Order: sequence, then C-alpha cells, then structure tokens
Amino acid sequence: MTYEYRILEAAEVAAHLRERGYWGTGAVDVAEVSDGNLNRVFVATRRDDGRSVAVKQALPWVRVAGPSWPMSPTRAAAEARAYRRVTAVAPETVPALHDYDAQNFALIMEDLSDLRVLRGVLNEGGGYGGASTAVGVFVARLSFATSDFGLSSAERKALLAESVNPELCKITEDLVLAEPYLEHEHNHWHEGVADLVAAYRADTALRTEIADLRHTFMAGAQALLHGDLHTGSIMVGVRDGAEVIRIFDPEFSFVGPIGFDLGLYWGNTIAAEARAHALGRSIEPGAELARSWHAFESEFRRLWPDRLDTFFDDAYLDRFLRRVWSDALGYAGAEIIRRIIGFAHLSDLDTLPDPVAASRRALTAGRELILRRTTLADPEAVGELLTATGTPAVIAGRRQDNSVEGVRQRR
Ligand code: SR1
Ligand code: MG
Repeated sequence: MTYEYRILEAAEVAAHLRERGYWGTGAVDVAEVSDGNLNRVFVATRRDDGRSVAVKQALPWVRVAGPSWPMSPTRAAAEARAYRRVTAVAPETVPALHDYDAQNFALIMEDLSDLRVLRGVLNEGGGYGGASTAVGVFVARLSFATSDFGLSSAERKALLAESVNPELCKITEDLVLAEPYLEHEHNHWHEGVADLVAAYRADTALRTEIADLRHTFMAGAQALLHGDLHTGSIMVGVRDGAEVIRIFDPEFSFVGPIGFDLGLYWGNTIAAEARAHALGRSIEPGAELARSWHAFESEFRRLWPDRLDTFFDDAYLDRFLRRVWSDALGYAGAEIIRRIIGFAHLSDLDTLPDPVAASRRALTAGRELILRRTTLADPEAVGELLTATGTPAVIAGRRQDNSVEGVRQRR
C-alpha cells in the first residue's frame, strides 16, 4: 500500500503547527532532532516566550534504512492510541500528547529535549534514579487497565480490534524472535562472539524456547503493551527540583503478553550492567530488574480488588503473575541476544573499548534466562544467575566476593 501525505521538512513545521491550531503567527525556530530507527522528530520553539513542542512524524519507511525498507506510517496512530490509554491511568509517566494528525501521521507532543535518554545516562556511568520503579508502575497500570481485569469483555474485543499493529509486530517477530537464530542478512556481530552465534543457531533446546516465546508474543493478547520498552525509550531529568521520567515511543504498541514490556527493559538493564562491569563501575547484578518487578507486582496487586470480573480469584492472580514473571525473563534473554547478534545493536556494548567479554557474558546470561525462565523463582535467583554467568557485583571499583559463600553471607 502507498501512502500519499506531506512529509514534513524543518521549514514546514511552523506551518503544520498553525494548521493544527497550535500557536499563532509568531516566529518559531525548528530543529530536527531525529534519533531513533524509524521516525523524524523536530523541536519547535516560539521566539517570543521560549515555549516549545516536539513534532514527530512517521515516514513511510524505516528512517535509518530509507525507502528500501518500506514501513506503514500508521504506526503513528498506534503511538497516539497508546499515549491516550496511558494518560488515562498514569499520565505522569508519558509525554503529554497535544495533537495527532491522522492524515499526515504526525504527533504534536511535550518537548522532552531538556531531558536525557536513560541509555546515554547509564553509558556515562549515571544511575537509574526512579526509572525502574516508574517502568514497573507504568506496565502495571497500563496492563491492568487494558486487560480482561480492567475492561469488560466487549470493551476488550474493541481494544483488540483497534490496536492491531501488524507491521510493527512483524518486525519484533522477525528481528527479536527469529532472525538471530537463523542465517539472515540483517544479522551482524563482533567476530569475538562468532562461536556463540554458531552454537545458538545449532541449539535446538534454545530454538524451541524461542519458538514458544514467539508464539506467546503472537497469540498471548493479555493487555496493551508499549511494545519497545528499552532504556532508549525512557527520558530522565529534573524539572523544578523534582525528578522527571517519561516513557516514550510506544509505536510498537499492540495487545500482547505483559511480560514482553518488562522483559525488554530487563534485557537492556542487564546489557547496561555488563557494560558497567567491564568498566569497573559499581553494580549490583539484577538490582534494577528486581526494582521494576517489585513495583510492577505491588501495583498490579493493589489494583486487583478493582477487577471487573471476580470469577478471577486471588489464587488465579498468583498464577497469572507467575506467568508474567517467567515470560518476562524469557523476553529479557531474547532481547539481550538480538541486541548482540541481530540487526539493531546497543551502544552500551558497542562503544566499549573491548566489547567481547561483556557481550559474551550478556549472551550467556540471555540463553540461561530463556532456558531457565520457569524455574528461576525470584529476582534474587536472577541476581545469582547473573553473578554465576560472569557479571559479578562491583562495589566502589572493587569486586565483591561472589563465591557461593560470599553470596550466602550477604543474603
Ligand atoms: C527496524 S527497527 C529496529 C529496532 O528499532 C526499534 O527501536 C525496535 O527495537 C526495533 O526492533
Ligand atoms: Mg523506538
């Protein structure tokens, strides 16, 4: 399908804002700040009072690949829908959406350019602040509100129908949940992990678990997801002395397995830990995974008494959360692996002076998370797994004692 619409250049953004009834005739400065793989983003600033907004437009192709990789711009509608759903239940966690122009696939949004992308902060040795807690609360509120617990049966069917996002889902099905385990032109890797690439392709047990995660992604329509919740989809900073966290870019949003959002985030925190460890920075393996899981679980349990269908009893909640936990561990592992041997890599690892050791550790942890996702009992068990697979804690530049005895003494 071809899409006829106006692809905005910087010089046309001020006119677009006026056409959408946003701001008057005053002078506006516009700068392109596109950074992600898919879209164009501009920041428009009024010269008179310095107020600013972001204008984000979906191109009919993948921005970093160009027209050779066509991509439906309707992903912008998925993003707008997701923002509206989150705004109803957790408005402080997402940028304010001022306008969505469905003809031109363009959003006018809160300008986040005073904040920083969490991945960049972590790469420089900064901390998470409240980001992991915010992720847990975000996933709990969005997923509860859009699940069979928060909506009536009829409302859920309507949500399913309006939220299909086939092209973006296909990207994930392929790039995350298939290609890294196949020969594919998209894949690339550092030669120092080539043996692991070959081993993972030949690993039939791993292949079957990835098939299970892939099918759950395709068929497990539990709740509306962000769909691409990595540390590059989170902005952090301070405004008026208070911490500000915004989760953005939900264009991959669709109704899928809740563990996918948590798992993507966890995979990226584990990659960040591998980087921190390689640089001798202070880390506690699995700490951010634990923080976001606890925030998610406690918020979901807090909401549970408000469920519309009380046929779902408390014992079922325990079973349901257990499934979310194990799914999330599996998706964390898949995210780690695809970010090292698939199409889209991570600056966390790629910018290390020597990315091999950290990449190997992360790949090993990723495989274990996938294979052991139903038997790892809790975040502490994941912390021990990460330690055992080679990302031991570093405290103030000194290695912690992570022998079995050392771990036991700290517990
Ligand atoms: C072609 S898109 C590649 C990746 O970028 C997005 O951020 C998603 O993570 C996707 O997998
Ligand atoms: Mg993105």
